[in-house]
Amino acid sequence: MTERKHKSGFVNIIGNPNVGKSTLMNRLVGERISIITSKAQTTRHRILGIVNTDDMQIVYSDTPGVLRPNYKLQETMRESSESALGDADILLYVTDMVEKTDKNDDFLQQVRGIECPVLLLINKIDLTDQAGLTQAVEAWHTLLPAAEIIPISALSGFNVEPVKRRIEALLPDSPPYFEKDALTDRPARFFVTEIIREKILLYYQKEIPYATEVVVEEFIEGAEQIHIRALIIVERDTQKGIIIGHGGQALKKVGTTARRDMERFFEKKIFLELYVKVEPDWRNRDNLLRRFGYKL
Ligand code: GDP
Ligand code: K
Ligand code: MG
Repeated sequence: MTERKHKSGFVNIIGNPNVGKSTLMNRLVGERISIITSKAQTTRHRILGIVNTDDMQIVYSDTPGVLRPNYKLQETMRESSESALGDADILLYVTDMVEKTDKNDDFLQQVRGIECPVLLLINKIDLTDQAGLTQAVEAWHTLLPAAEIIPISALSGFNVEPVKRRIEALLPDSPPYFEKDALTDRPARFFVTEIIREKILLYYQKEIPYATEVVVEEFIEGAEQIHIRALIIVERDTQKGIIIGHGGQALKKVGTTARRDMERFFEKKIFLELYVKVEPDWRNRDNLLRRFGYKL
């Protein structure tokens, strides 16, 4: 009997905000692990999505986009993007047809210094034509000469299969890092807060989504249904009023749509209670950031 080799490794997805990192992660994992909206800073934490086969375990990680920190929350977001450079076996550097190619920032400089293989994925090629794509490939080849370039559309799935096959070929021999039935390193409660945050990003304007955090106070799982009590934290009374909306309509919409997504995610009936609470300046308070799960 021949012993089969096992391959395993960390595949880290990095890049600027809104290029489609979370959309790609969900495609690669085949599950809706990361929330996606058209707003920058949708992803606040590093999230793992794990794909298992008999002889392979691929540990993808989605990161917040790289950004220049304005407040403490953004500092921790930037650090989680930078830490993703350090522990990768394979790096997926995602860009898109919207991003400028005439820049040369610190982050790009850091990516150039990386030892592991880098796949440079030019996303959203559905938004361009052949000439535009050729130009982008040339520009990116100059910026990151060592990277292998693959044009994709994460939204439609175009060329995602070849990316998977490239990853599988590059994956090092290693025993698995996680249990072979694991899908993610995050607990169920995390997905509750993420689903609610996605609705807030979708339904509210301007600074509201960025001034908001969600905390799960109760998560009681029964045989048929899960009872969830969650708090939406904002910084000011005026924001609380906006979240609740006229006659409670806005909050109701968040609750209804979030509950529907949770029922799909957990495959159980969900009973969801939502409350709104003011915590002045939470984005700069260490104790609150820690309580909300950020590593300081
Ligand atoms: P992230 O901030 O890098 O994680 O980006 P998201 O995955 O949240 O996506 C940002 C926006 O780009 C969302 O509105 C996506 O629907 C959109 N998007 C992602 N991939 C594609 C694509 O291949 N084509 C187009 N046209 N839009 C995309
Ligand atoms: K986004
Ligand atoms: Mg994201």
